[in-house]
Amino acid sequence: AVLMPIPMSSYLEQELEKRFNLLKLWTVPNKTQFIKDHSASIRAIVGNASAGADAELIAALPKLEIVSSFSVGIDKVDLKTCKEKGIRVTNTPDVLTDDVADLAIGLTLAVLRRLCESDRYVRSGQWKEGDYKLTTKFTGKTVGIIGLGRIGKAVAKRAEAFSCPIAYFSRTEKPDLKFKYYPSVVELAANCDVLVVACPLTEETRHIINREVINALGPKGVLINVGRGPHVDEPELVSALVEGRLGGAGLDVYEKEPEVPEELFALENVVLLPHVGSGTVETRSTMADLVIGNLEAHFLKKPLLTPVV
Ligand code: 8YV
Repeated sequence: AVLMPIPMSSYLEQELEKRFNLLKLWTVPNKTQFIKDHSASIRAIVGNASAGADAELIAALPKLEIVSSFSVGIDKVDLKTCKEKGIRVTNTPDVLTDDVADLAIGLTLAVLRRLCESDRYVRSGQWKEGDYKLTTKFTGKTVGIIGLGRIGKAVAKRAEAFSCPIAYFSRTEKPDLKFKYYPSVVELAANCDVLVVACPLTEETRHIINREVINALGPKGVLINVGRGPHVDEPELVSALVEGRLGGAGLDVYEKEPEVPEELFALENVVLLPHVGSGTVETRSTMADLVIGNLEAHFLKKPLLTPVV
C-alpha cells in the first residue's frame, strides 16, 4: 500500500489509485490507529512540502521502502533515518524550476511596481479621485540570490533579461559563473536591491534571513522568499517591515503555514501568496507523473528517476 498523509493533487490521487492501494490518511478519524492497522502493508509514502516522513512515522512503518515526495524540497523527510534504514527518497526537481523562478520575478515586480495595491486601487473606484502614486523601477536593480542551484540559476537568467546585475551567496563559490559571489549573506544583502531566497531548507539555512541581514538589505531593499518559511526569522521580518527598516517583501512561504502574521495584512509594500511557486496545472501534473514514475521504477526494481537517497 501507498500512504498519503494529506491531500495534494486530485490528479495524483487518481493516478495512484489506478496503480496502488492508496491509503488517504486525512480521511480517517484515528490516524495513529489507522497507521498501526496498516503498518504491515505500507511500503511507500507520498509526501510533500507540508507533510513528509519524520522519524516517528518511519518508526511506525517497518515495511517502508520509499518516500516519493511531491516537491523538490525534502526538508519534511528525515533523510538521516531513511539513509540508516535503507529507505529510498525521491523528489521532483527540474520540472518546477521555471514556475518557481517565474514566481520570484512576478513577486519582485508585484512589490516594486505595487501591482496588487494598484489593482485594489482600481477596483475600489479610487482612480476617479486622482492619479496613482509612483512606484520603483525593477530593470537594472541588483538582484542577490541565496542558493544558486537549479531555481537560483533560473531566477538569475530571468533577472539578467531585466538588465539586473546578479550577485549570490552559496556554500561554495561557483567559478564557472560570471556573477559576483559574496561569502556571507550579510555582505550580499548590503550589496543588492532585491534579495531572493532560493536554497533548500537545512539546519545551516534555517533563519539565514535574520535581523542583521534584514538591516543590511535596508529600507530600500526587498526580500523575496520562494524557498521555505523557516529560512526567515519571521518576527524579525515583521518588525522590520512595520518599522520601515525594510523596503518591502514578496512572500510565497511562511514559518507556520497556513498561518501568516496578521501585522503584514495592513502593509502595502508586502505581497503575500499562499505557497504557489509550483502551482500551475502543467507543472503539478508533471510533478505527479514523476512521483508515480519513481514509485513504479522502485517496485519494478529499476533505477529511480530522481533519487535523493
Ligand atoms: C509544493 C514545494 O508546494 O516543491 C516544493 O518544494 O514547496 C512545492 O512544489 C508542494 O509540495 C505541493 O504540494
